[in-house]
Amino acid sequence: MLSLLLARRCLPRRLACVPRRWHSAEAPFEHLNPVTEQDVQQFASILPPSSVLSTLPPSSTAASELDQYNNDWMGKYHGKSTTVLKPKTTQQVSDIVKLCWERRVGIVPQGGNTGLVGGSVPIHDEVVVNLSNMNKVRSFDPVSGILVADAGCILQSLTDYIAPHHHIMPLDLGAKGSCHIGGNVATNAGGLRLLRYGSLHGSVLGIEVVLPDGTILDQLTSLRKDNTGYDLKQLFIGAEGTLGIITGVSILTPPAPQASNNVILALPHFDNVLPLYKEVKRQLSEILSAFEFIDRTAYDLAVKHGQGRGLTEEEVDGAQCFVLVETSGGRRDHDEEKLNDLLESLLGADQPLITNGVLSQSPAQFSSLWSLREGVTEAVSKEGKAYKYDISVPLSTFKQVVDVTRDHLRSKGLLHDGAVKHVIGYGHVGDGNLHLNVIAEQYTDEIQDALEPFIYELVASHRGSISAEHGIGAMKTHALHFSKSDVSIALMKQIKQLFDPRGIMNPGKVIEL
Ligand code: FAD
Ligand code: 2HG
Ligand code: ZN
Repeated sequence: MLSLLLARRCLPRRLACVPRRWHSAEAPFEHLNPVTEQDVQQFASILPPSSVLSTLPPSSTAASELDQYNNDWMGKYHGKSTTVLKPKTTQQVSDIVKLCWERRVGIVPQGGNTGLVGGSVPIHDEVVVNLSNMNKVRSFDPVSGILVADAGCILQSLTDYIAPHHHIMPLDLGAKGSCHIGGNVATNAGGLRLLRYGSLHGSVLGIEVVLPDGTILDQLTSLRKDNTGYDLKQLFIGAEGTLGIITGVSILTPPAPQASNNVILALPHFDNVLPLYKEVKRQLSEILSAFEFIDRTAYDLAVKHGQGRGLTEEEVDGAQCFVLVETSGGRRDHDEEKLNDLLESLLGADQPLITNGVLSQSPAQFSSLWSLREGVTEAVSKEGKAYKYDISVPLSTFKQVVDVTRDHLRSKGLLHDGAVKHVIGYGHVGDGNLHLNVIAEQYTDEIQDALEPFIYELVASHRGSISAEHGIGAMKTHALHFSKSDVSIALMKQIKQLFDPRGIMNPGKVIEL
């Protein structure tokens, strides 16, 4: 129900004026060449005219038509590409890439352009290879649940495709109506089902990739077990398009649960989240499928911006934060009974961990409760400009990290109308992943300088990760060392050098060469 509603709601793009720092530096990459008219002519000999969008002759695309490819979803990162290519086949991708390889032209692989770290748009004038025309399901085996699809298939459309066979995609995220399965694999997207189905490193069985010199690496196997040496596909999962362009994905889809329920729990203190998680796991055990956290401000913003129907004044009275619990199991009666027992025992305890709990009673309410959590990103973007820190830190420090950041901004005199409006925390408690969002009126150098490296140092002090699920992109390239050792970074550079010695594939992203 929830998925169907969101499927039709394509995410709007947010374009805005931004200050100096977020404009691309003037100097182009020294090791790369700009796209020329001759290049565009060559691209036009490989692709049909409708697949070549360029402001250079012989094409005549208006620059404004390229805006949606040059600007990211948040309106924070801006490229200056003159040329966007939209191939339909793997062979076409290979032919384009070969040309770029020979000419040393930079390429940015692009899926739904919903990434939150500036990885999906050019830094200068690299060619954008957008996969949206590669959108066919290649096969689905309803017995094994193995789906093989073009990389440009939208996540929601795959969900819809397999639904009649009673299967679901192993991942789900707020951007499902726009993001591509290829983009999901390239970012190793986490999302709302990771607690139950694990990461894409487990569920992706095979991929087809066009390497930076145009070679097609066909690893599109549909085998559950395959121990034949190095598992090369793992290198491309989470590589953010720096090692090649993913053109096909083979993925294991789980059977759809017979019944799903959810409940939103209001907590008087953040300190109750950990004991609550322990208790919820103990009582719900195998049917627990999500345990998601939103602090009070994130909840208020979701309600303010129409993401799901809020609870009543009475239900949220005294709540400092909320937890959304989802169950997915085999028998509705059994699951409902367990959830009701949980609620009763929580509310009836001598020292209750929650002040209230609201159980969904219909598919519409189920969706509405999910929207309160899933819709926070959308709400934040309506509220202002977001600095997003997607971190892994010990669960016990979630609140502290948010509070320390807010205090730090206050001490710098930046927490006031006209500068930073809110500092919020929400995320995937079950995965130890906190989304720390600082919402400001505008992106400014002053706020940026106050936040970095402050937050990265804070994360490192907890031995955390500076990117739990969104990736490094252009945003955190310079900060990789806060989470990776020198030895790891040196090996990553060697891998990049091995696959892409000319440095054409998504230059300036993930690692600095
Ligand atoms: P893009 O944004 O187009 O690209 C992302 C990166 O992958 C870029 O570096 C790009 O070069 C590369 N890439 C894209 N396609 C390919 C390809 N075919 N081959 C090689 N490289 C490629 N992320 C999460 O992890 N969890 C969430 O819960 C989540 N929720 C979100 C909610 C909202 C409302 C929004 C706007 C974003 C959310 N995201 C989330 C971030 C984003 O949706 C994911 O990172 C998603 O996987 C990106 O997919 P995409 O197709 O939009 O890729
Ligand atoms: C989520 O979990 C996404 O909702 C997006 O990963 C988080 O917008 C964000 O910071
Ligand atoms: Zn997330």
